[in-house]
Amino acid sequence: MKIIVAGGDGFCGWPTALYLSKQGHEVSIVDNLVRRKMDEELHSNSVTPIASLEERVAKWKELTGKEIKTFIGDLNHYDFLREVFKQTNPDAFVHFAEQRSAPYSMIDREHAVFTQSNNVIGNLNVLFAIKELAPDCHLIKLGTMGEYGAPNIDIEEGYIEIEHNGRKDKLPYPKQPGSFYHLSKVHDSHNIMFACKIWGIRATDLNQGIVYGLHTDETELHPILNNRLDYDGVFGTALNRFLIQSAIGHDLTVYGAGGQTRSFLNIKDTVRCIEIAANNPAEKGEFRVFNQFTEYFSVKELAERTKRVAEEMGLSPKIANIENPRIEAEEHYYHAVNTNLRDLGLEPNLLTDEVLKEILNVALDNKDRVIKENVLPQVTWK
Ligand code: NAD
Ligand code: USQ
Repeated sequence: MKIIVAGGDGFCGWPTALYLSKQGHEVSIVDNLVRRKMDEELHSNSVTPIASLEERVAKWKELTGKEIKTFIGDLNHYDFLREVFKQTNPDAFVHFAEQRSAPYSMIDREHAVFTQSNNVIGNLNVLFAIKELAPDCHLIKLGTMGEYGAPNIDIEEGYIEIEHNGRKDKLPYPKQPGSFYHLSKVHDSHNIMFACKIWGIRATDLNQGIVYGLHTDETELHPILNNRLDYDGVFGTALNRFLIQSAIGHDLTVYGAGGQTRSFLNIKDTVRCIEIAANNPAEKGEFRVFNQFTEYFSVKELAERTKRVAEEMGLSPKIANIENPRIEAEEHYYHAVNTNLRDLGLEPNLLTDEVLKEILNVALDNKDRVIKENVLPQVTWK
């Protein structure tokens, strides 16, 4: 299959591109490298040293003989995107290429506007390019579990059957996103659903939970293939942050009461979920939604597990319930369905102590790279 991985220089996209290439697909990466520029803007970095995209794909070719083409450019530039479609004629377009940090989108007006225009217009351009140049191409779009928020009822996969005043319908599940970033994903979902309806595009919206870990079998082949690992208060995500905080002797930063429950999955399952979606395309005109996670935990539970495992490794982290910089429920009901990917063959890599130790060891090996001033959150929702 000819597959474009947009955002293929990023945390989820890079291991996905390698994995799909290993499976024999013809992979092309599209990325404007904006995430690397954001590190410069925030005076931050990845805990693991990361090679340039050029070096990465050259090393992959040297080790495996497989070529990954790269197109450096912005999805917001439609002429560039058309050219990519013309040159690659994709069967599937895996779309990771968005600004993905909730705190980044809440810094100020400029960052909110950038996030929504980058994400919504980029995605709209992808829809138009599929319509114009590759109408059979399957759009595999990364959404987020955060589109649903934390309702006091079970979260279904994209749709819910509702009975109202004696009539029934299957409707899009209500959305209650918690940041301008999460809102951009909701806007994307609506645009994709509409494009499927009017143009007969086939699309899968993968509402992904929080991804932890960094290594896959492919990224571990050589240090040049290293994946990035974020820890700062803007791009670092809950579990990865706690593990890195343990490594540097920082208190584990549980925001508020810590009863915030979220869905999680290992990066090894992210790459597999994309393959499953690609191998089982949506029908023409179908807007399909899969909830892409394997387990859910409260933030407090994750901090406690991290603390216990870190102690077994001779470290002594403490849990600090710091003032929550976000506006969100700190204790709530949470139950979400995730059967679609399981039914198509996903065998989850669950969060074991071994997995926690592996990530902690990577953090310990690289702890001197952490810029400590970046660890505490500085962006607030107010
Ligand atoms: P990332 O920031 O590491 O990677 C995104 C990549 O997209 C970067 O390399 C960036 O340079 C590129 N990009 C951004 N805007 C672009 C544009 N306009 N044109 C071309 N390239 C562009 O993010 P990630 O963690 O790999 O996340 C990938 C996707 O998965 C995002 O859409 C995100 O919303 C979603 N997601 C991530 C997580 C997670 O925990 N990391 C969880 C759920 C969903
Ligand atoms: N949190 C802490 N301490 C921290 C960091 C976070 O308590 O040090 C809490 C937050 O307040 C929040 C929860 O942990 O309640 C998750 O925060 P996060 O930063 O780990 O994740 P989030 O902002 O939701 O965003 C991440 C990715 C995003 C993706 C989303 C999936 O950055 O791209 O869409 O996870 S989901 O959460 O399912 O929406």
